[in-house]
Amino acid sequence: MAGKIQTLSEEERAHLLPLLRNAQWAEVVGRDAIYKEFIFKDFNQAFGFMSRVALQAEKMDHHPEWFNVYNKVQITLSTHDCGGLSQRDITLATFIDQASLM
Ligand code: H2B
Repeated sequence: MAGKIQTLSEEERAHLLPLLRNAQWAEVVGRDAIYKEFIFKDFNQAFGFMSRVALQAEKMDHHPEWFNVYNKVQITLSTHDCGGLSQRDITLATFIDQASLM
């Protein structure tokens, strides 16, 4: 079906999951999702990061599950439309890592 989002294939996972693990993303136990915690200097830095991610998420129509307390941001990525990890999560994770360094 055209445009239907697919979960990552075994081949894609074999390639991508080691790269994600190297970048400190963890596979969530019991769910096809990835998770990472970000620590910033203070709330201002954390919220600036969240603002950059929020703008990109809207552009992509792909949104993180996240939790923020002061300088800490915990993020889970998964694709609801296919019930698991898709290429969209990989694309957003890559953006998020870049945005955390700005
Ligand atoms: N975000 C995430 N993480 N997964 C989705 O499947 C998803 C989304 N789908 N944001 C979008 C919005 C969908 O609900 C709308 C209707 O396109």
